[in-house]
Order: sequence, then C-alpha cells, then structure tokens
Amino acid sequence: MSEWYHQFVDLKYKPSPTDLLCLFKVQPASGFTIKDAAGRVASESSVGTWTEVTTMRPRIRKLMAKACRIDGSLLTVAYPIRLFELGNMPQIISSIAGNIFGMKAIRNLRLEDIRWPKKLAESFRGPAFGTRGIRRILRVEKRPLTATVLKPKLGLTAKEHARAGYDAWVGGIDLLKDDENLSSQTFNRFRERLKECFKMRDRAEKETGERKSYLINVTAEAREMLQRAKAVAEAGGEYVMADILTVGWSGLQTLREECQDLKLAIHAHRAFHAAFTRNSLHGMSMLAVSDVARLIGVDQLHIGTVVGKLESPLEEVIALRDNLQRKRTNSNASPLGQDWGRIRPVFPTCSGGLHPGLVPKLIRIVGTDIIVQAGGGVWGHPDGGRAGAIALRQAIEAAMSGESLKSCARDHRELRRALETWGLATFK
Ligand code: CAP
Ligand code: MG
Repeated sequence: MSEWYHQFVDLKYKPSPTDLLCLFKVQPASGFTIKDAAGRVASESSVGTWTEVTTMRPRIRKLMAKACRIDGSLLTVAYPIRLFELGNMPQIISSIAGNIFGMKAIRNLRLEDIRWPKKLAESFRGPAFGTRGIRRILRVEKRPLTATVLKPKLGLTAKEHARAGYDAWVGGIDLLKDDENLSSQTFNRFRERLKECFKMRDRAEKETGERKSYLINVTAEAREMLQRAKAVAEAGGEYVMADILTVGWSGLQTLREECQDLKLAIHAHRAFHAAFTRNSLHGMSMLAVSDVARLIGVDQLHIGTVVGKLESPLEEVIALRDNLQRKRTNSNASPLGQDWGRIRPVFPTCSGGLHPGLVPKLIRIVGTDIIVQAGGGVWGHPDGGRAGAIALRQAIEAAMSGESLKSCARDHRELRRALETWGLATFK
C-alpha cells in the first residue's frame, strides 16, 4: 500500500508556476513515516485512493499531486492546475482540505498556507471595493474606521436597534454592525430593522455631515440571503454582512456575484473559524481562510486584536493584516508567498473586547489602516452608547495625534469615564 502512496512523493520535483502549492504541518500516526503520510496527503487530495486501480490511465498520472518538499513536520504539495475547476472554490477546498484530515495514518494535519497560481487566483472576482473603495464610500482618508456591534447581541426590537444605532452614529461611529447571530428573529425582523435603521442613518448623516453605514447581517438560506441583499440595495445601503464560514464558500461566492450587480460591499464575520483554526496541530489556518475570503472577494474581514478578549497571537494578526492588504506577500506573512495580482486588498477588522483604553496599543501593533470594532466597549460605557461612541472616537483622534489618553482624558469627559471604567489593561 505504501509503495503506491510513495509514487506521490517526489522530493526532486520543482513546482511549476502554474501549480497550486499547499503547505501542511503533518504528524504521522505511530507506525507510519513522514513519507508515508506525505504520499497519502498528496494522493487522497488529488487523484489517488488506498490502492492502484485498473482504470488508471498514463495521462491521469500527470494529474497526480506531488509531495515535493518535506522539512521536519512541514510538507509542501504541488497540485497541477488542471485538478481544479476555475472559479469553483468549494471544489478546490474539497480537494486540498477534504478527506485527508480523517486518514488513520495521520495523527494530526493542518493546512497552513496556500500559494495560488495566477490563472486560478484571477478566476475569482476578489473584493469589489477593498480598502481604498471603502475609504472612498465613507470619505475617511487616514484614520482607522470605527464600528460598533450593538449589544446585547440579541433581544432588542428593530426600533430599539435603530434608536441605539442613531446614538452610535451621532457619537462618531462610522459603521453600525449586526452581531453574528442576529438575522430575522421574531423580536427583530430583518426588513423592519433595515427600514428603521436606514431612517436613523439618514438622520445621523444630516446631523453630523459624515457618511455613515450599516453592516446588516444577511446570513440565511442562500436564496433568502440574496433577497435580503436586494432589500439592502433598494434601501440605499452600501454593505451586507455575512458569516462567511457558516454560509459556506458556495453561498459566499453566490452572494459575491449578487453584490457585484447590486454594488454592495461585503463585511465578512468569521464566526466558527476557531473550531478548526485554533488547534495549531490540526485543521486549517486562519491565514489559509483569509486567502479564500480575499479571492472570493469580501471587502472587510476580522483578523483579531492581540490585546482583546479572543485568542489572536501577534504573529497571526500581523500575518493576516499583511496577507489581506499587500499586493505581494512574502514569507513573513505567508510562508509560500503570494502575488495577488489584480485582487484588491481587504480591510482588516479588529474586534473582540476592544475599548478606548486599548486603542493606542492596538494602533501601535496593527497600524491605522484598520477598522476598530467595539461592542461592549461602546455599549458598556457608564454614560450610555452615545458617550461610548464619542469616547472611542476621542481615543482614536488622540492616538492619531500622538497625544496620550491620560492627557486627552483631562478635557474629554467621555474618554475619562471610559478609562475610569476599563483602564488601559489588555485582556489576560
Ligand atoms: C465582539 C463580537 C465579535 C467578535 C468576533 C463578539 O463584541 O461581536 O463577534 O469580535 O471575533 O460577539 O464577541 P465585543 P473575531 O466588541 O463586545 O467584544 O473578531 O475574532 O472574529
Ligand atoms: Mg459578535
């Protein structure tokens, strides 16, 4: 059996620029060598199975993936591009991240990184707006954008939701955002929420003279999701939000097509990612997930905060930022490197336990070309959501001007109250 699998191992093979490359971290099960595991990964994710078959043809041998590099527990596999259907992401992921995770001969397997050949990468739309396009929509040139997720996550009525949204917008928030689990429950129906919130959005724009928008969650059954996107466009919205991993790559591709026609940007929430990205030995890295999201074409994606409540190691957050924003990613951000060609950059969103006291640290780590999202950090402010929004904006202005929060807080009450409440401490 291993002899057959070993035919998929060729450490002399030099990958061609048209090959798709995958970097895996492999831990063979006991009794198996890394070469055994490598052959199985390359075989079962391309054309092979556990035995030779009489239906094999010489021309099909050219489609065999090759385990072409083994470096300790790191395995690089090269896949001929003809294994894949251009523009079909579910098919590609079913190949390179399909059955192989369940093989007995492998104790742990993690897909760390992917290098996409130009022809395959450019068979996807990429972001419609990207960082620059989003900044143009909101007419914000340099500073980080601000967003707030209304809390509590669920339970508010559509009117209460819109009323609170108004407070956040006039307080200085650019983007109101639905929570990942808010859709169209009985207490807050999607179409009523849409209507009420855009009434308040328009009012807040008039009063502040600033552009404001709403990341409304359209996550639902695929056809209904498209209907909800249409309703957003008819209401004069600029965005939809989707839980890209629970919607699935097929649903996301379909939504991207619809949003192309509707001229809507996509805010991507990654709820569910930690179920398979967090284990550093098994699963798929968030880096690889970010590749797929950028290719399909979301305009904004969560990358973590380093300083906040959710697990997000510094190296990962920086690698994600660079992988989403750069035209060409080098080995720091992505071990295999990637030339993104005409695929636009995605706006990184930092979210999860953020509050004004953490803003300067966050900006020192990830820079200013980000979206700062604070839910509890706005709605937990002792003087209410509008004061919370003002405090967040004050913290960002202070960080942009290089003024310390303490000195800024002296004559900015909202920020002072936020610092009194949460201080400057990062989450343990
Ligand atoms: C943040 C949040 C976001 C997470 C997602 C939450 O709320 O709304 O869903 O940030 O995680 O439900 O936790 P708070 P990530 O601002 O109140 O913490 O950004 O890592 O994908
Ligand atoms: Mg949330």
